[in-house]
Amino acid sequence: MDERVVVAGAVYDRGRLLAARRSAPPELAGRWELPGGKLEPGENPREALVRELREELGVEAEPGERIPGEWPLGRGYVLQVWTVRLLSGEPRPLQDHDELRWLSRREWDSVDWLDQDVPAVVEAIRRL
Ligand code: 9L3
Ligand code: MG
Repeated sequence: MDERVVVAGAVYDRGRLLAARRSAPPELAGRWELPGGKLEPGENPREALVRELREELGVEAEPGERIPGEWPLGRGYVLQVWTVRLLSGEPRPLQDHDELRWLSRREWDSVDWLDQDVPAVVEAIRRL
């Protein structure tokens, strides 16, 4: 099976996890996610994640470990998540998001995460 992959980053900085609020498409707008997106042809997941975080947040980032697991997104897509360390830049919502928030461990549930992201976020928070 070549399931289609959506990659997302658990971006950490000083004991906090980055959450991004989607502004599109309409049915997902207002819900929060780990930033990322679909692979482009010829990309591996880490390359795609670096590109997505550059495009969406304006940062240079380095993927670390893959968070074990894979979460179905519908229409044949699955979500895969990597821990990410920021190399340079301050994340800004450049594309597809209208707000960013850094969440501490106890704040993790203070935003309305996309349903499919919740299990990945729980794992990401455990690694904070
Ligand atoms: N998606 C879900 N959780 C995430 C990400 C990055 C994406 N953490 C879903 C939303 C879209 C699809 O995957 O339906 C493709 O994402 P994008 O390319 O629009 O970011
Ligand atoms: Mg995206």
